[in-house]
Amino acid sequence: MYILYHHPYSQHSRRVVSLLEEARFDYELRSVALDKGEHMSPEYLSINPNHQVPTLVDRDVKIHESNAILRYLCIKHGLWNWYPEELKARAAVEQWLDWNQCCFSPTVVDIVVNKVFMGDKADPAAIKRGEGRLPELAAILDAGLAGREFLAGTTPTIADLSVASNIFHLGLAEAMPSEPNITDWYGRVSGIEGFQKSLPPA
Ligand SMILES: N[C@@H](CCC(=O)N[C@@H](CS)C(=O)NCC(=O)O)C(=O)O
Repeated sequence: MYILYHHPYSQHSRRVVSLLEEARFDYELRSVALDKGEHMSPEYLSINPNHQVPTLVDRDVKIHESNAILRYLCIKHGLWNWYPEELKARAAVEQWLDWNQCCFSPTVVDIVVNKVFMGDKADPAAIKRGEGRLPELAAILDAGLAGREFLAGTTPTIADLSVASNIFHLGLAEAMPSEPNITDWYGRVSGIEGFQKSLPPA
């Protein structure tokens, strides 16, 4: 059985939960209380020295970085519907996974962490930076979705689970992009049972 260290309001954790659910794997969720500093404890730092969730433990294998966990599960179990082998589709999946981490995520964090979770410690400059950058990123995602149902073609992949976890997160700050292709696509991803099951309590 897999063990996933997570937090219900962690978008990085939720994308992994989505895949574990969709693949119907046995897993145990261990919640790390980020709000109480549990991620900084020596116990958790020995599991993930970056003091972040998620971390997946698979017997003697311990992996952090959410997208790396998604790839690991797909390769280990041959989940080629979620991680296509065909080169063009695979390239699209890799592109959007990396775009999500490198380009999109910092903006989502700037906006959501500061507007929703930081209370009086919120950084207004970060919110301004995030809100300033979001329209450009939303336009890129919207254009990437033009004429396609999912990011890499006609069926959902781990790229969709990963990017959509950030779109949901923006919704917590009432900042979900309203571009038409994003709205339609997000509606389709929201229909995926595993994605639904990954969402935090309302
Ligand atoms: N690149 C990492 C980012 C993980 C991440 O930022 N996790 C946040 C929660 S969403 C966290 O644990 N933050 C606590 C900290 O950075 O100390 C991944 O994709 O797994």
